Amino acid sequence: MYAQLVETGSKHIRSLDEMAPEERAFQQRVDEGIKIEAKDWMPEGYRKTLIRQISQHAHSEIVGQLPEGNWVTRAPSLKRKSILLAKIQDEAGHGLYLYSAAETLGVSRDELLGGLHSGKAKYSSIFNYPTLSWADMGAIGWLVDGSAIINQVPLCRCSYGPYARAMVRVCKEESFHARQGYDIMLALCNGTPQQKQMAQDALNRWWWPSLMMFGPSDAESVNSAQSAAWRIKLFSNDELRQKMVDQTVPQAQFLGLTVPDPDLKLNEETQHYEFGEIDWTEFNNILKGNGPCNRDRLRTRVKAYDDGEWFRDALVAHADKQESSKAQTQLAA
Ligand code: FAQ
Repeated sequence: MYAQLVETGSKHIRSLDEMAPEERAFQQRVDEGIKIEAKDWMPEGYRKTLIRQISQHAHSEIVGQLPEGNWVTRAPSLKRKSILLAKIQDEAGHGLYLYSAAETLGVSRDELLGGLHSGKAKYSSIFNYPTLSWADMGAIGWLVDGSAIINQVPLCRCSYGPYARAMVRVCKEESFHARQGYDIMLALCNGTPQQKQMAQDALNRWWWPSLMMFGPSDAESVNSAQSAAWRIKLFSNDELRQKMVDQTVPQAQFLGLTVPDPDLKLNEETQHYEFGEIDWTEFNNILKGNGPCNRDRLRTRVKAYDDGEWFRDALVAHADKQESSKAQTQLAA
């Protein structure tokens, strides 16, 4: 699979013979499954690719808090509210592990956040859709966290040690998130006809955007070939998307819901579901910043950052004071 992914990429991936000795030694370590650590030599492209992917991932985690944050005050019971709050806090934690992993590559948190706030850095397309009903909390947990797990479990085995290790805990927490989402859907589907209709409506709106989360098709994916060669990507976008469909369709059937795709059918021979064409125009439009909530999400993040300035300043002032009193004690001793 991995070799196939490297070959299908449009970019030319250099063979070991074409590499300088340092790079060849690096690639051989990667090929042998040895983890690369922060202080190891690495090609500049590897460092840049990781900073790009890990920071996009971190931004997705913290922007991803916003659609769900919208429902904290309106959760239908104290129990649902506590679960939702815990989940949203977990996402903040994921952002922190990931920003820390990115920082090991020599980039500062301020630079990374600057990229997000200026609109230059990407975050996952999925978080630019509105959350219109409580059932959306179910659909996000089930479909969005479910997709995140499928994409992220292989990342626990990726070549960069700090990223791989951060993903282990993230994946454990994502499993709880997906489970709580499915539980919301189950409760709605076992409820009144109106509640079941809410669940169906949420599935209708979140299904296709969830498939888009995995990124462009393999033929269009510009980064896949090199990322596969560096073992940052262990599976292609299309392979992971197929895994999501195969896993999720039986779950929808168990709920008694209909997946909004008239072309969906099980291929008896391969035992994989065939599915309809994804609307890539919608996906590309979101990536350009023109989705239903892009502007609102950025505005909210920038405001949260600006509102927190006094607190960050106080922390720095406190740290400076502690440093200087420590220095004075050392001088006196
Ligand atoms: N949205 O060549 P590829 C979560 C961009 S976390 C926006 O295939 P690559 C948890 C891509 O960046 C969800 N942009 O790129 C949660 C590239 O642009 P660039 C986030 C996208 O990197 C749940 C261009 O398209 N997960 O959900 C998207 O090899 C609930 C070409 O694409 C991760 O970040 C997209 N969906 O593969 C939190 C996982 N797809 O940068 C709160 C780690 C592609 O060259 C609540 N990331 N693009 O300008 C990855 O596995 C990869 O980065 C991919 C993209 C698979 C996302």
